[in-house]
Amino acid sequence: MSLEPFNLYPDFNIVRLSHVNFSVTDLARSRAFYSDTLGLQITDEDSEHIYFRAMEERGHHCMVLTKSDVAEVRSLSFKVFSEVDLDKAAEYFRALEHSVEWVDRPYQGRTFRTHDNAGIPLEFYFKMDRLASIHQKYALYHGVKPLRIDHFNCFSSDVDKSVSFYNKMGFRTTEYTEDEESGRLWAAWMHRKGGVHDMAFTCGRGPRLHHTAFWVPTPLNIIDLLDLMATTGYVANIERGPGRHGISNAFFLYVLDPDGHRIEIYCSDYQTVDPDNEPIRWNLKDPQRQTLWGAPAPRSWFEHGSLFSGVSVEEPVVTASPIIAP
Ligand code: DHY
Repeated sequence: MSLEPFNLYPDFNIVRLSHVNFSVTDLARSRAFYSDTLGLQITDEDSEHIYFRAMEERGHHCMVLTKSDVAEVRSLSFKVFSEVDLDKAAEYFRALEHSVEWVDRPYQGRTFRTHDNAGIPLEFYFKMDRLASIHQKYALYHGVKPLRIDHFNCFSSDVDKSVSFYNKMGFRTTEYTEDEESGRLWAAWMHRKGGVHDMAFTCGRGPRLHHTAFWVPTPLNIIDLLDLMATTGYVANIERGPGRHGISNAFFLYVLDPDGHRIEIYCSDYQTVDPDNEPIRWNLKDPQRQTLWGAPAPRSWFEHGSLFSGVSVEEPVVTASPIIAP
């Protein structure tokens, strides 16, 4: 299969990814990780939930933690441009015969829950409470100084199908990895907001969430986080990096939260707003696509992911192994 043209005029207008809701098994332990170590700002909390935003964000939350017996992902949320777009989006999913359920979400206006082609639970809304800006309240900055949520990356058992589904909603592919032997996509990076991605897919047992990424000011913030994690009991939570990706050209680090949800710390990719921006193709066998400097990713990076609540997982259709490390 080759890349389909994306839909330049989709039925509804998604602005960007917005927030993730994780089930976590120990709220206090996760609070210490996300607030004290990563430096996200708490915007509300009670005995069951914690809401966070990053330093540049004016919306109330980019992450919600919900106390639970199992560590899972409850939903990935996207913001649409207007209430008209929200109703068009609901109609779009209904026409596909995907369930559409209107749900109450604190600090958000009308919100509906549905799922993508693989079953990934998605929520759409157009309005969230706006908070006073804190991006110049430098006294509040700590940890890795997270500025904003940047993207989701999901394991997909059929990346061609996932890309086609998101293409139709107006997501544009910026870079992709092809398995030359089968001619199928192995991974793809797709955006709405004008960076390399809001959503990416990686071949694997899916659907599962591979990671959620936060944009930070500079690579030095990533080095500082490594020093902090290495000396505060989190050395085993450092999984991959630091490094420079081939794909996206961003500086990166992958860490695992106390429940094993993977977080990417991400810095300086490039602008992709031109509608005629040509996708960059990579070969699965090229070791520089993952890390420009050649260092292989560990096996766990290809295998470990977070389950979506109530969603069953399938084996991937592409069986080529990307693992270079022993
Ligand atoms: C890559 C992974 C990401 C990302 C950009 C590029 C490439 C890779 O390591 O496979 O998570 O954000």
